[in-house]
Parts: sequence; structure tokens; C-alpha cells
Amino acid sequence: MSDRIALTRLAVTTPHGVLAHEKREPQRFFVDITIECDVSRAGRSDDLDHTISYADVAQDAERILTQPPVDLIEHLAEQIAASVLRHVAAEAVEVTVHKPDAPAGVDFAGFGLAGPSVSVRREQHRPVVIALGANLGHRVRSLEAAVRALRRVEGLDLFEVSGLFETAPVGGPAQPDYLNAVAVGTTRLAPWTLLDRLHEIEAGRGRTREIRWGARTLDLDLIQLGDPAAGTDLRFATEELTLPHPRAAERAFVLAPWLDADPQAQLRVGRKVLPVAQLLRSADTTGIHVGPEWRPL
Ligand code: PH2
Ligand code: MG
Ligand code: MG
Repeated sequence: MSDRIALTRLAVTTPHGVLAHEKREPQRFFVDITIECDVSRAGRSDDLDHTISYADVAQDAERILTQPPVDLIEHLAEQIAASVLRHVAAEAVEVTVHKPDAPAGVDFAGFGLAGPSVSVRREQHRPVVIALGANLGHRVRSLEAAVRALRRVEGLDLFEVSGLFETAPVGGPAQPDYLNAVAVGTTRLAPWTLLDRLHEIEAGRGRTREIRWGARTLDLDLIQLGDPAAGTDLRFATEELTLPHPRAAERAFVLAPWLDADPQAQLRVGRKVLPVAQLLRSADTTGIHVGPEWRPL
């Protein structure tokens, strides 16, 4: 991601360091923070909720710097990076902590920002589950093209793709049977950035949106982002996107391929986090059959 939000030279005078006197006597620390995040949505909407507030980031960093004394600037940099990655939209962050007056037993040049510093770069790493479906055109070819296109999405790493399942259509008008699959991996992309990429791939297969739940050449749905067992799964409902997917828990055409891709998979359902294996046992699996062989990865 080439978009960036930067905070340059946040200045705090506070005691930190390995030496006993550094823990008593405040000295200067300067912090640079560069956040990689997609600002295109906020650029269009002019809405603060669509980006990361630099004031929030700065105040979190200042709070970390003014905690009781620690030994290492590494520890400060790591904590600041973690606080930035708690923002959903942050794809990656680079944090540099400068300690220009550090006692190092040598002289540093007295111009510019001299002295020691530590830089860390940390990336967002969120589990992601994507459901694929097609019931028009050459279905296998569309799904194979979709997996190839997903693998080319920068910031998305797939590590497993399920087998194909032949499934009777659920809801909507009368329409042909679907082929469904599920891909699992990790991503650093924000949910709406990833959704944009999915829509581009759908459009590339001639997907049109006329009838809700109507037949389609390719459908790519975000099912879950984050790990519900760890409580890090994203949960929100907007007009464009609801996470976790509100109907995944009942849809055998999602659950069966998901379980095939990840036998340990879990899904948040209301207040509970349930194994997908258990959800599939209580789902209606009539009309779900193993589909043709494929080698998507
Ligand atoms: N997708 C829908 C509606 N109904 N039925 C099956 N079997 N498979 C699908 O992928 C599917 C559906 C809306 O996206
Ligand atoms: Mg769908
Ligand atoms: Mg869809």
C-alpha cells in the first residue's frame, strides 16, 4: 500500500533507560510513526470514520512513552507499533524511537537528530475466510480464475482452498446449481479494501448485480476476518459489509467447503464461538454434493 499517514517527531521528555539515573531523570525521546493504510475511501468521503485519526495515534503513543520507566527503546517502539495495528485500517506501521541524549560514553554530533534510535516495522496479519460461488457460464473456469486473481492480490496470502462442492441454490429465483468453494489465508488489508478487490475480481468475470440472490458468474464473499477464538475477529454491520457474514452459520454451501479447507475452523454466532464442524452438523445439507476435482493452488 502506497498511502501513508505519518507523525513526525512526537516529542516527550520522560525517564526510561537501563541505567539507574535514567529511571529518575527525564530525558528527550522523539518518535516517528508511519502508518501504511488505504486512505482512498476517506479521500472520497471526507469522513474521519473511514481513516485513522492521527490524534488518536499520537495520544496512544504519548501514553506509552509516559508509562513508568522501562529499560529499552525497543520495548517502547514495539508497544507503539502494537497500538497502531489495533486500528482496523492499519496495514503496516513503522515506528522509530530516537533517544538523542542517551548516555553512551561517546559524543554524538550536535546537529540534526543525532544519537541512537530503534526502528521496527510491523504488519497486520489477520486470518481471512472468503467464500466463492458460481452458477453461470463455465463455473470451474470462473472459480479457478478467481483463485488465481486472489493469489495476485497484494496483501492477501491464501494458504488453503477447499475442494469444489455442487450445491442446490438457496433463496432467490429458480436458477442453476452452484459450485462453491472456500479459501482461507491471512491479510493485512482493511475489510473495505479487500471488498473492493473482491468486487474487481467479480467484475472481471462479467459479474453483474441485477437481482439479489440471482444467478451469477462469480460471487466472492467475505465470511470472517480475524480470529474469533482469540476475540480478534472484526464485528460490524454497514450498508456495504457485515462481519462476520450474517448468514454463514446456516449455509451448508459455505460451511461444508470451509470445513474442508480448515477442519479446525470456528465462527462467531451471536455471543458464542462455535466449531464450523458443529454448525455443519445442524445445517441443512440436502442438495450439497462433492463437486469436480480441481487443483486451485
Ligand atoms: N449464493 C447466494 C444465494 N444462494 N446458493 C448456493 N447453493 N450457493 C451460493 O453460493 C449461493 C446460493 C447469494 O450469494
Ligand atoms: Mg453470496
Ligand atoms: Mg456476494
